[in-house]
Amino acid sequence: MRDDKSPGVPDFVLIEPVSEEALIENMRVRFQADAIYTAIGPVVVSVNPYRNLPDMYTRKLIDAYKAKHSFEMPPHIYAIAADAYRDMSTFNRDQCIIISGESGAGKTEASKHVMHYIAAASGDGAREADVTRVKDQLLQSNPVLEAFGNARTTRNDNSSRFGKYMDIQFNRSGDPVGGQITVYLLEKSRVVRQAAGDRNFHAFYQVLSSGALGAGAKAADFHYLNQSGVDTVRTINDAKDFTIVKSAMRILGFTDLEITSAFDIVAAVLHIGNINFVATSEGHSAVCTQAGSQNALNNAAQKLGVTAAGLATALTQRTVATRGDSVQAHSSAEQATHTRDALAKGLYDRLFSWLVTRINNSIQYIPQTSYDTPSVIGVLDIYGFEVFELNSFEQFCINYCNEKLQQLFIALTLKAEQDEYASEGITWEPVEYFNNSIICELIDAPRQGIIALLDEECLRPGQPTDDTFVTKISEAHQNHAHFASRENAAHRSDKTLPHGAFRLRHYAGDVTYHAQGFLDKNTDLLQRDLRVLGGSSSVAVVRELFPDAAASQAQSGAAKRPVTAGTAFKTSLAALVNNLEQKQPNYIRCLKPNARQQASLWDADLVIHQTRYLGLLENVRVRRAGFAYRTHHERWLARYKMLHPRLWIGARDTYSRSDANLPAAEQCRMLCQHLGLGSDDFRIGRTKVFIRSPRTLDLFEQTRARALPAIATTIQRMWRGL
Ligand code: AOV
Ligand code: MG
Repeated sequence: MRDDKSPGVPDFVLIEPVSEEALIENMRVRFQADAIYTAIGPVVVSVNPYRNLPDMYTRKLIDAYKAKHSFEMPPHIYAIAADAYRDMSTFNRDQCIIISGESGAGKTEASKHVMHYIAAASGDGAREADVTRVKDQLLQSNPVLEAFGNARTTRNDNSSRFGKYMDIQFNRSGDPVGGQITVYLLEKSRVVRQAAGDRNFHAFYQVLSSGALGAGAKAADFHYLNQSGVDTVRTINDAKDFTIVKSAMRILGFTDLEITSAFDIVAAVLHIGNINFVATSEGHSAVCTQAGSQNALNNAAQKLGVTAAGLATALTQRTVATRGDSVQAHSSAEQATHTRDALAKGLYDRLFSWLVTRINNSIQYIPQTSYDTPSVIGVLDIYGFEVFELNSFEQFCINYCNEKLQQLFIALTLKAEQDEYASEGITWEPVEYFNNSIICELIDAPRQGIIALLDEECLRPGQPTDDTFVTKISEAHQNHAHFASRENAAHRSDKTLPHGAFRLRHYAGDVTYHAQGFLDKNTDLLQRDLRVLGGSSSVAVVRELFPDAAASQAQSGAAKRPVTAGTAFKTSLAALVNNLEQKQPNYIRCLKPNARQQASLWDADLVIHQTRYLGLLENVRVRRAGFAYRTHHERWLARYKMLHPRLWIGARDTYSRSDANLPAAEQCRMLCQHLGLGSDDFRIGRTKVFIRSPRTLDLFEQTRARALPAIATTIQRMWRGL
């Protein structure tokens, strides 16, 4: 039994009766006693406490989880991490820890606790110095990526604006030897625009606090920082974080020059945002002659290592290739502003990718031989499902990503479990659940999916616009139960749906997406002149951001279609899901107790909503009907046969050849009954034995351990007798 003194039950599987009310009541009483974790079998459900709980993440606790089996301990993130680590080291099976939940539910914090556990509990091995360095670097990647990839939103002061998957690599002794990080789609539109109440990425305020933008420079002075009405956040100390980030970068092996260059680029982006344009004759444009714009132009150029004249030209003109020749086309002031924002977003996004590559170069373990392939534990921490006042392409991608993960959860827990019982001929009451594959297909089906139709619209000759895109998807999905727009007949009179928008009924709730900007964000091209400019910089890091500086734009006609942002995202998610499917999954399901980021506040409606869409009750039902452990008949017999005197040849007095020749399934049944299992404790399927509780498995193991000395003696005697 779990040693858990908190109120309620530590595993939802034990609630009585099995109902939504009982489940939520159990969660509430535990939450109010600071027992934020509750299990559903191997899954850990976590409720964000919004305050630091004393003694929750101590070294002592890490040691306790390391020493004991998770089913003896109170549920905890450490239990998941310990199980994953144990399973990896014992059976050499790659693991993944999938953390899900909506924005602000505690995924990123959970992922950090997983990493801390692994760092503390693993590798006290021989090459101490090396292992310590690796652990240190793995942990220090967090503050760096958070500085550049997290931002305050109205949902979360430290919201991840990118998805992250990190493999921690281990050698055969279980020491961490390296890691590899993959990131997914940074929400770069935030660089140039933030909704009311949000902030830009933390890195901008850190640079501002350092004085690198000029003495006395304030957020209010910068267009990219002054749109949202928020520049300081109570829970964040930008100046202190800046020091932490720089020291983390040093530990990760960044040179001082690289660190300076990286933050110079961040500063350059802010200066770029202050460059304004005026219309000149013939609809051309020029950088505004006012001091503000001119200073911004000079500062940006200086930080980027390019000439001010070169930067101004690249912003206001573009080279258009004609047959064998090229001409300069002039942009209007409006186009120049658009180009400016594209440059700011492109620079920042490329800087983020550069940081990830640079970190990977430091932490990645390169096997010396093919026998040396490391085992891995992958930790997935993505941006959670989110709904804002105004939802755009980024929310569409983020929420699609959450659909895919929910789909994976269903596939790996609810569906796989039930499919196996069916194929093994085990009778049980099927559990109904909502399968969200219908929504995934609405978004990513090859020809009719929203992403495919968006691509088609982006490439269509003529005058495609965001509105024609809405018309197109509305026609394609007229009658889809999860799609609605004013452009489709069934919803024409629905005043809650604005024109130029569409609404998806996601597994986690309805979201209305405003299509404005979808085409542009999907096409996502940085003009060649800007790439060439970046490639010509005198700053090495800036040049490294533009490996494609020389690549010619849109090679003649239809020769090569550039991959769109939507399709690139879809492809990377498919690869992620495929990768996760190869691994042994472990789940952390995060919930938030209220939408105000407040401690001790329980919003029952909000919790019920999350409980429903996460499918927690269905998870409990499947689990209750389910079996914790299963293995093939033969493997089961090979390990435990000798515990039954009629089945084991060493027990000569009682051994029965006729029993030992019975079908494997029958022998398995005899074994289970011999150890006193009740009829509900196990099932014998067509090919496998199913054991309901891990404690039963423990009983077998302990009995076997006790029997082994006597058995060994018998075997020796038998040999001598031969
Ligand atoms: P998220 O990763 O799930 O949201 P975070 O992990 O950033 O959410 O958690 C949000 C905030 O909740 C943190 O900054 C902490 O203040 C608090 N918090 C979360 N977990 C704990 C915990 N175990 N103990 C104490 N406080 C906690 V997003 O990244 O927005 O989807 O895109
Ligand atoms: Mg996060």
